[in-house]
Amino acid sequence: MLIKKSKIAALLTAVAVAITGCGPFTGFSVYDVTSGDSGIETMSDDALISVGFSQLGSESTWRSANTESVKAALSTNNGFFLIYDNARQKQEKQFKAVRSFISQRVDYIVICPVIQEGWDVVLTEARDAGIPVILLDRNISVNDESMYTSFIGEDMYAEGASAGKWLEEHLEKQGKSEDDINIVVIEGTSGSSAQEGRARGFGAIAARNMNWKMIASAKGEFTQTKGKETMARLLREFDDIDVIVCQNDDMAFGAIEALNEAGVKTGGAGDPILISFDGTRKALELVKEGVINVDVECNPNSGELLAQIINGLEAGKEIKKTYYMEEKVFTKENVDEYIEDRNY
Ligand code: GYE
Repeated sequence: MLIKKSKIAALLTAVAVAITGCGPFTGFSVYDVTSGDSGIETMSDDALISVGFSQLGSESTWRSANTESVKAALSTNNGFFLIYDNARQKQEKQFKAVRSFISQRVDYIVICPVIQEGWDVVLTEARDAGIPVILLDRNISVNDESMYTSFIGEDMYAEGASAGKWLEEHLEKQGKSEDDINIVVIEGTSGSSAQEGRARGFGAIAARNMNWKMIASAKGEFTQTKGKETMARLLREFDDIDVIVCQNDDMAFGAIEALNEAGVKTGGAGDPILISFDGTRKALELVKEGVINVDVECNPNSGELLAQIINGLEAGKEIKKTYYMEEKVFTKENVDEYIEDRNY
């Protein structure tokens, strides 16, 4: 599976044509390789593995870290030629990118799928073209699992359940296991495996605690702006919120802004409990300060594992269907150990 300069040149031209109609590369990072000034001219004639990467967007701190991790791991120095596309939350844009990767006969296609449903047709096209597809971060829902080679990501259900179990223990320690507990959830992108998995995981724990009342679940789209807007609305609607679950840190940052503006503190005794996901550095600092009670890690540093898996496939090694990233749960008790090493 060698890719030479001439193939890269053909690939670049054709990708530009496929994506923009006739080029130039407007709105599409065709050769987002890190070394060299203009990519192709400075590239050596070495064998490179070409990878088309459809990233779903740039909505969060987590997402930026994930993109950086992939770019660093799939660098030319590491033997890769990476074609990066940012779909800006649009599945249609992901389809378009995947189709262009197919028409350029890349060696591998990597997708962070924005939502779970709707992938069958485009993945059948990739399979028919004989191009292995690796799913990264979020999962999809397809009838036939042979549509993709491997999934490398996070166990969203386990993350949601970890948050629920932490709440269960916390309420128990406070002698509140029997009290009515009003819970609001600020949800990530509707229909994404991250939103759905975290909701199901947390919901499973909620279901065994008859005193937990899920009083609202509202859209926050994984962004700080939307998180703030949604929290402000929930504060207008309810004056008896005991627990706020934000399905990622950026929404939690927005929610904290809205809470501050309304003069509501979180995290302390008698305050609403704030639960978040991702484990960004800023969130860990807020855990340390006692503003966020618990932050369930979601590990974005999957680039290296992705590179290993592609290299494994190249070497004909057997690859597992699913790889989960290792993830922790951060509270005031353990957060000091981890803050310094955070790279996102
Ligand atoms: O939690 C959020 C992001 O899919 C796990 O997407 C990811 C989520 C992450 O934008 O911050």
